[in-house]
Amino acid sequence: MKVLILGGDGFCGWPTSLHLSARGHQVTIIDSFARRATDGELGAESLTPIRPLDERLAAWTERSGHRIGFRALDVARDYDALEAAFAQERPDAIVHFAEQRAAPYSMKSPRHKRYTVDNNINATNNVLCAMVEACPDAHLLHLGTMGVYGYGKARGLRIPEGYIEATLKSGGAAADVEILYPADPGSIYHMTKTLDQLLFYYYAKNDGLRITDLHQGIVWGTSTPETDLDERLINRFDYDGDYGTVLNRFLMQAAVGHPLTVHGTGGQTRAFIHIRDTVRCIELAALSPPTRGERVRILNQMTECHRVRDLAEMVSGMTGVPVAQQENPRKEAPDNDLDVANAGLVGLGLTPTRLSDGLMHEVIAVARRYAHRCDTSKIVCTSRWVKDRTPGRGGDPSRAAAE
Ligand code: USQ
Repeated sequence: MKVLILGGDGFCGWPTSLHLSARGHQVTIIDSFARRATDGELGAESLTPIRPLDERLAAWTERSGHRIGFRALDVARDYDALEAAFAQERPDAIVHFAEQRAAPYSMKSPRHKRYTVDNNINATNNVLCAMVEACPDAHLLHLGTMGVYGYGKARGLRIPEGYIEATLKSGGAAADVEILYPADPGSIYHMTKTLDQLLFYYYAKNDGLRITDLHQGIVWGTSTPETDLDERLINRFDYDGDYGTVLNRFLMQAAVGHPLTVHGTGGQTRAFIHIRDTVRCIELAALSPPTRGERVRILNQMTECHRVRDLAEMVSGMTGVPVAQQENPRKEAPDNDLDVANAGLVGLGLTPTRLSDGLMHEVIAVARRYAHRCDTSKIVCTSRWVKDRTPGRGGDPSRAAAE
């Protein structure tokens, strides 16, 4: 397959690019380096020393004999260049990771909220619009999120793969239909992914585009067999309060001896997936595209559910580093159950990687190797979901600097 990876320099995009290239697919990365620029804005770099993309690509060719192409462009802003790239490359598949992906970052200030909406919605609309013009037969694979569903099992239901049967009632009549599961985003970031869903629905209906939306859980782990080949291929490892995700944060905090930052009671249950399974899922989904005219295919890209508190206790038990409950900076349910269907990707051939001491120790070992690069002042999450209206205090304490 000829595959374009939009956002191929990022945490999921880079290992996916390597995996697809290793499997013999012809890969071209499109990226604007927005994620690297955000490191500068936040003063928080990846714990692992990621190399500039040209060095990464040269190292990959040296190690594997495969070549990955690259085009520098901003998917959200450079529409003409994007359409031209699609027309010249004529891809079989386009993998769309080119969105701002951190919930705490999206909640930092009005500027961050507006940037996240402008960037993510324009990026997705530009991709779809350019596909109609330049490559209407390509298959789009989008990295969505489990967060579009909310995390409630409030109605006692297993979360389905995108669609749910419903009975609509109006004017004394009733109709049985299948609809998109009601969206229930918990942050501006998650909201952009629910808006993406409507863009996909429309372009699939109107233009017959073939689209797979992968609703991914929280990724943990950092390396894949390909990123392990050479230190120049290392993947990024975010540990800061904005971009670090919960299990990787706990493992890294254990490595540097920082008390584990459980938000509230830690009763939040979430879906998880190891980065090695992320890259496999993308290939499995790409190899079996929906047919033209079919509705958007939605697959839940997750392998297991865990409660935040249980993860913290597990990591604490392994390492002796204590748990430190913190006031929850987010507006979210303090406790929830979660039951998620994932038969789609398992049916396509995914053998789920399960949480294990061995894999967790692997992440701790990476974090220990680069612990000297950690800035402990960046660990605690400062972004707040609800504005503090006390005079002199207002949301993220770093907001003034951020704006
Ligand atoms: N949490 C803690 N302590 C921490 C960090 C997080 O208790 O130090 C809690 C949060 O309050 C939340 C849960 O852990 O209840 C998950 O937080 P997270 O930062 O690991 O994940 P989230 O903000 O939901 O976002 C991440 C990715 C996003 C992806 C999403 C999948 O950044 O790109 O879409 O996971 S999901 O969570 O399934 O919606």
